[in-house]
Amino acid sequence: MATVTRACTLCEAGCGLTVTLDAAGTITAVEGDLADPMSQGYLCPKGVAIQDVLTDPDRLRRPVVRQPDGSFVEVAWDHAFDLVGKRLRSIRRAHGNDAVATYIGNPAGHSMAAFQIGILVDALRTTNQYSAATTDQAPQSLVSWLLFGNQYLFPVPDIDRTDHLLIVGANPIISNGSLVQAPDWRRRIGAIRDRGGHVVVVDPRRTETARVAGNHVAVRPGTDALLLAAILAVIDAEGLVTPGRASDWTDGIPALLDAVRHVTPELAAPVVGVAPERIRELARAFATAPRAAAYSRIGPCQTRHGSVVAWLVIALNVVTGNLDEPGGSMFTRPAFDLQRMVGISGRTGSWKTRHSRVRGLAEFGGEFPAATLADEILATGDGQVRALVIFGGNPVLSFPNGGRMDEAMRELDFGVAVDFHINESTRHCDVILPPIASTEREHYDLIFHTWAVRNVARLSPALAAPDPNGRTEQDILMEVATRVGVGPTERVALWLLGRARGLLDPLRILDIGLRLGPWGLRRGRAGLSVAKLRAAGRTMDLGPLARELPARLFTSDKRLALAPPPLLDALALAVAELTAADTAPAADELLLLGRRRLRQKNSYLHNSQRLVKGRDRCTILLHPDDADSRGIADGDPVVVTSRVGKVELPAQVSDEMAIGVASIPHGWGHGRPGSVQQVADTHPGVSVNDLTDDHQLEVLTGNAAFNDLRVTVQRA
Ligand SMILES: Nc1nc2c(c(=O)[nH]1)N[C@H]1C(S)=C(S)[C@@H](COP(=O)(O)OP(=O)(O)OC[C@H]3O[C@@H](n4cnc5c(=O)[nH]c(N)nc54)[C@H](O)[C@@H]3O)O[C@H]1N2
Ligand SMILES: Nc1nc2c(c(=O)[nH]1)N[C@H]1C(S)=C(S)[C@@H](COP(=O)(O)OP(=O)(O)OC[C@H]3O[C@@H](n4cnc5c(=O)[nH]c(N)nc54)[C@H](O)[C@@H]3O)O[C@H]1N2
Ligand code: SF4
Ligand SMILES: [Mo]
Repeated sequence: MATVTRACTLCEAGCGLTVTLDAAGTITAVEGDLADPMSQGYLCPKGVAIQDVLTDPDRLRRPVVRQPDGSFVEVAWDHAFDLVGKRLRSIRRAHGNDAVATYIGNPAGHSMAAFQIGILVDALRTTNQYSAATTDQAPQSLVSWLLFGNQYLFPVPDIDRTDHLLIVGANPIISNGSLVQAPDWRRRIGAIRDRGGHVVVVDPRRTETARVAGNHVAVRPGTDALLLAAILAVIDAEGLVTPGRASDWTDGIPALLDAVRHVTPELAAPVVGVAPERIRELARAFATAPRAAAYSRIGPCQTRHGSVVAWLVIALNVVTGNLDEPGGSMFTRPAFDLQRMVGISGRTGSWKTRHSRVRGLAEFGGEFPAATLADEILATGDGQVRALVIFGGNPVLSFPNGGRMDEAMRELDFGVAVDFHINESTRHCDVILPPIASTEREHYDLIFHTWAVRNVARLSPALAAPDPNGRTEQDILMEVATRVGVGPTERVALWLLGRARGLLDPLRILDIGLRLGPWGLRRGRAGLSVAKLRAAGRTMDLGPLARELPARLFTSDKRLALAPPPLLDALALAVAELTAADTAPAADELLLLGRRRLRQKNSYLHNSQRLVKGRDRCTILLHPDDADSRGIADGDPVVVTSRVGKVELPAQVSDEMAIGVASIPHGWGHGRPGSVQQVADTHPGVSVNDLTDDHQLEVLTGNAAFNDLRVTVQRA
């Protein structure tokens, strides 16, 4: 028997797990690590299921190549790499670099090979770059870039010290927090309430988080921009603007207040569905709390005016003197300072430097919106995408109008995925290159520690010895990168890169990053390094967050730009659109939102029996009035129809849903021909993205506006 403590990498919380293994190396128990300073023994059902990921009989361990009949056969690594290199080179040669597109999915965020992913994408020299960011946080990234000068710099709510937490469109009791690393929100929210503080949740659904908070504002979907503008207008009108030291390094506070002043609670109330007096109360409670933090996440991000919401949430923190103050909204000082590295490499952000071929959508951060990848594959002509390189992503289930993406993937000349499942998307690929599981290697959270609510660092040991014939993600990425060159100079350059592979090893990059980082060499003997973290054996607590501004700003003048013109324009548009009389949904329509479930992580944990057992979780939540008026009872099968498609699934009737609003979780829709996931395929559910609209986008970034989708619902 042996025990290993390790961070869970299945979501951003990064809980400390204590894993017990028997002599044969089989996991016999997974428990929360009580000594972990961040998670203190907490874990969720997914953490327990990490053993299923390791033992999954459908997990690929060798590369597979698709046969003409759609089945896959295992091949040797060299053969697979040769094939990938040959096909990508020939497509680049015949059709140009842009004919190869890249799609980087969510697991990349948890990968030690983040730099190698960048190297492969660079080696392909394509402008057709896509990632899950434009189904997720792109609006928040744009705002970070415009305000702070770095698309990866996000302030986090200092929940362990705040007196007042305002959560707009996030459900961290279930999602375990996103763009903020903080395991166990139930304990943390409970602690705020225990010390006499308040937690308010703005969400069209009375979510698990809203219930724990005890204070719920049932906003109408897609209207948060107006609600926040009205809150700011009240703060201004009632003389509660107190930016404090932010005035020393912030520009644009008066311009921001000018822009929201006309959005009175009376103007906003009928649109947002919250009474004027309640809006005033929300404003006063936030502005007068000793320490308050406003936080928003993907609920509003995935709506048409997502950037405006992300911006106004930060503005609320600034004008009330809560940005960069203990108990407010703060910045982490990460041991591995990803944001600084991004700054040095000059990739803090870009916007509108080019536009997509088919729909003319602007790039952000070098990427086009995921919602238009299918267009780029399907529309013939110069610059058409003919090959796709996927790293850990499942676009058929995760993109808006996934059905169209399904069709597009069928049309590809060549597809390759770095993934270990033959699923709804990878079944269309010609080659699948499976890395060893993340639990089979040492792990450091390059990304999520950089927005943790405490300064922490942890290097996790491997749980199991890696398969000697397996390949790590970095090996696979570097191998492909060195094989894609077409011209002689390119080939030589990429060959040299291959020779330098050892220098680019993730642990070496980590070690250098730690030493050069804020907790490294400059702290003398106490400075962090890979060896120090290894010796520590679990999460090292580097203390509570401290003031970081203006030093941490990445703007050229070290000032925070609170009123950038594109956001002022977007606010004007949001106010005009949302207050226009003709935007109300038709009487028989419902507004459809997303929903996350504790036992699910996007599309990729449904092959674990313990996570899918029990009642069906892929249901449509309906308010009792909406169900009654349609003759629908709890559990009845219903047909949901949108502009794009139609699905049939069971109804779940609950008054936690606002009237006129419905919700379906994403990531389901398994059991398609050719997919090889025995458990998932027998608990298929339906894909909500067969309903969501690839033409419904966030106005500035083109982020998929999944939420606030108009649908009709009928008894099947
Ligand atoms: N268990 C579990 N955890 C996960 C994931 C998972 O699939 N399962 N996925 C991970 C990923 S990839 C991410 S990005 C994070 C996301 O983390 P969260 O942002 O916390 O995600 P959700 O739980 O979807 O919460 C979004 C909330 O927004 C609400 N909402 C929808 N539309 C609106 C709106 O217009 N206005 C407002 N105010 N609210 C709205 C929804 O009802 C929902 O409660 O979760 C991560 N964690
Ligand atoms: N309707 C609707 N759609 C949504 C959302 C929503 O809220 N509503 N949320 C959006 C969001 S926030 C996100 S982040 C996206 C996610 O979208 P994607 O990233 O496209 O999808 P995932 O389901 O996360 O797919 C993960 C894939 O990675 C593979 N994988 C798992 N672990 C690893 C690993 O360690 N390494 C590698 N190389 N591969 C691995 C899995 O087998 C699977 O194929 O979905 C988006 N889609
Ligand atoms: S909340 Fe669950 S999935 Fe997320 S890190 Fe903790 S144990 Fe893993
Ligand atoms: Mo996400």
